[in-house]
Amino acid sequence: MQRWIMFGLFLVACILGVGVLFQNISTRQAEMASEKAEAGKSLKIMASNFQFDKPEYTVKAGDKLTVSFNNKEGVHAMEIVGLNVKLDGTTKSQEVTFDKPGTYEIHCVLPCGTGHANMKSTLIVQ
Ligand SMILES: [Cu+2]
Repeated sequence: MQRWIMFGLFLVACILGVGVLFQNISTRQAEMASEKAEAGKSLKIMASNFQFDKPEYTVKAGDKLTVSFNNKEGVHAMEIVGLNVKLDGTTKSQEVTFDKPGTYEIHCVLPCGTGHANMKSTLIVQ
């Protein structure tokens, strides 16, 4: 009798486990779908010690995007030279219309440590 109870409990635990697993998967899928939908409207820049997540970012001339900035590691701030875009841990996003094609330098504007001077990336407006 006790065995059946244990088996029953085990079965319930398994079902709950599988349920949670599938719920996580569907939540993740929904997140990914919304990230994809947003991808066209935003430019995400992530900073760590001592680099940006991409050596080069590309946008299309005429695009109006939300530029967002996040510190994944360390404390940094960024500027896109010539476009009047400055973001940091407090001001994390800014609407920008990229109307002039060209190559712009992105760099860290907060002395953040030994690699600070090399914290550079490029934005290409095509
Ligand atoms: Cu820095």
